[in-house]
Amino acid sequence: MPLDAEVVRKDFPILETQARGKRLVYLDSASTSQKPRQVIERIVAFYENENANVHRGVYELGERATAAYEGARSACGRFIGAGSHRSIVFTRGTTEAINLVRFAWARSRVHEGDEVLVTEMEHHSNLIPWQLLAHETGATLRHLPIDDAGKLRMDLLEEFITDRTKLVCVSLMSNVLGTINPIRALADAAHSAGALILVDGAQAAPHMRVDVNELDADFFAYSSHKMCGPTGAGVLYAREHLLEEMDPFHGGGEMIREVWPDRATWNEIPYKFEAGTPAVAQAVGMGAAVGYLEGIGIDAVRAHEQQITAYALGRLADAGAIVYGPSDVAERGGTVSFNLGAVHPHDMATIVDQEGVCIRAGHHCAQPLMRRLGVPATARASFYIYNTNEDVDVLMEALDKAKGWFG
Ligand code: 7TS
Repeated sequence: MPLDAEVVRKDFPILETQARGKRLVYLDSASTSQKPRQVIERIVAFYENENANVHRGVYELGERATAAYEGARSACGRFIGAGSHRSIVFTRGTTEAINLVRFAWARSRVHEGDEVLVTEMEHHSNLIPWQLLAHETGATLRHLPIDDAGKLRMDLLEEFITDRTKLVCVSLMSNVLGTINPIRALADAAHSAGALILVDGAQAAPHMRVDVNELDADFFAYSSHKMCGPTGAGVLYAREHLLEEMDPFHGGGEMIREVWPDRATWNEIPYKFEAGTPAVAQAVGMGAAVGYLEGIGIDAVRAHEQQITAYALGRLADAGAIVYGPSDVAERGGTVSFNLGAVHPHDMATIVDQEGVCIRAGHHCAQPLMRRLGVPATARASFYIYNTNEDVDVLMEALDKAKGWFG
């Protein structure tokens, strides 16, 4: 069933509000998505009917809270094709999931002389943890370049993935260029070299079908708040045997089995990585977001975004904008970064805000990529299930004003 954005919009109370006295046109879902009533109501219902700590109470209410929390874990695993709830660790989001891999897997396994490969298009979340790792271990951090179309230089793979490579860290979809990366080919190359692959799915999971087995990912991270769920929740998927072998991340309650004054043994996976009281309501909300997106159909989500992205790319080209990233919507998602004449992106965002339009301007937490593109910043419009071609029209009219102001 194709997605009807006008129907979907009615699920999102915030879209009925105004900005600057105008219809709110929200084009910043790559930063964070809006939340449908179904998710908001699920969180309220949890607090009203099921709230208790999880994995502790013998009382019925505690069992209900635990069932809600573990039900959300199953939904989040199913959403990315994971076979078992044991490979799904709840985190605060993608950033924490990646740092978990840094501390619990990489720190004791990556040494001086080893290499970690990232790409030129990574978000700082999938770059800084590996810089820190390299600094503390003496390992070398390498960067797979992109070409002028904003795609990875797969022709250089043999040079960049060698027997020194221990880990390849790459996003499935770029938050700046929109590029969808060929993860399976990267995973095959990594595995042939004896390395593992970590996939940053923050921008992909909300917008396209993901199957961690098809990708052959060893680690896969994604965030709730970019896919209609609340902030403060996210997932690290990892192969079960890796989680079994890994060191703990945070120490504290719940992640232990037996504790003596001077030592302890660890709980079974995934609980070994969930120290302390988890963000239960947030996880439940994330599970509801999965259910909401499954109800729409993730393929319908992708098709809708391809349509609107194609429309936006056409309108931006007509307006003389420079658009970064692939021009073919088969190769990209609905995140469109651009520059327009001599107008600074921040001025652009400020002027379109006067028309009720939310876009992001800046370096998008990808400063090395900005340098590669030769610009200090870009403007970025990003689309989701509730956006329409009319939203693009409002943006284009507002951009026209910006261009008028700045000649
Ligand atoms: N990886 C990618 C590719 C991202 O786009 C983001 C957030 C993250 C990781 C971090 O996710 P978090 O949920 O832990 O914060 N990206 C953006 C953005 O593009 N604008 O605001 C946040």
